[in-house]
Amino acid sequence: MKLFIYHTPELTPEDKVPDCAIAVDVLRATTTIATVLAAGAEAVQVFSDLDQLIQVSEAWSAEKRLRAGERGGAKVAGFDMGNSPLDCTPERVQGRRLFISTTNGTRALQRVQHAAAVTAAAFINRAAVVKYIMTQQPEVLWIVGSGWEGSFSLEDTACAGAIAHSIWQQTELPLAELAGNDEVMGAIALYTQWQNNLLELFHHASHGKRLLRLDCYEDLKYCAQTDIVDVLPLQKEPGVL
Ligand code: 3SL
Repeated sequence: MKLFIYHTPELTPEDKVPDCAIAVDVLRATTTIATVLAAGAEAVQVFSDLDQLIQVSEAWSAEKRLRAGERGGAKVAGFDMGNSPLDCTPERVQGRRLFISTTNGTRALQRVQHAAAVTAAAFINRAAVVKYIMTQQPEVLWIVGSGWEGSFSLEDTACAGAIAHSIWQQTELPLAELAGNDEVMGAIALYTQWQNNLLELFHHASHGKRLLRLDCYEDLKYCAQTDIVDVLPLQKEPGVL
């Protein structure tokens, strides 16, 4: 297995397709996706465009769909919810399809949607995703962070490092052989430095600060938990997990 980490969708190669790609948006899209599937949603369908989301979701009855729209951290007017994982209770989501568009996370998923296998990871479902990787043993694996509007984000790279660290521990491979690019070692170093204090790391992160300004401290606390949800959001068709 060769593992490559890309900090943002913009830094991800456009001329190659890996055997498996993991999209990461810890704050908060992939945390929300893992949570909503664990709470019994039928599926999650991602969109970069809000109008297209509205149009496609019209085919589902109001009882069978939930529309989630986030821009700049806030809920988009007219949508059922924003992007808080804490809104994804079983009572609300069971049996429904979540149609979601967020600023960066859904773009990361769309960027890798043509890989042979695609999944979504956050700290909360890290172990489930690593278990899948260890079973599948892809030859080439990408972990793609969402960042924020093209820029690096601490929390996504730390989560990429958490996944890489766990894979490394479970393979027999020396790190130099597993790592396909320098980002892998950098991400592992970031994760091991902060693994016992992820909530504090989020306080240093620019998007963490943005969410704190929007009164989302409880969201940060939830997103900072590791391996609490045993769910693998696997892409069934492009854009649908
Ligand atoms: O950028 C994104 O995709 C979002 O996850 C941002 S937010 O956490 O919902 O503000």
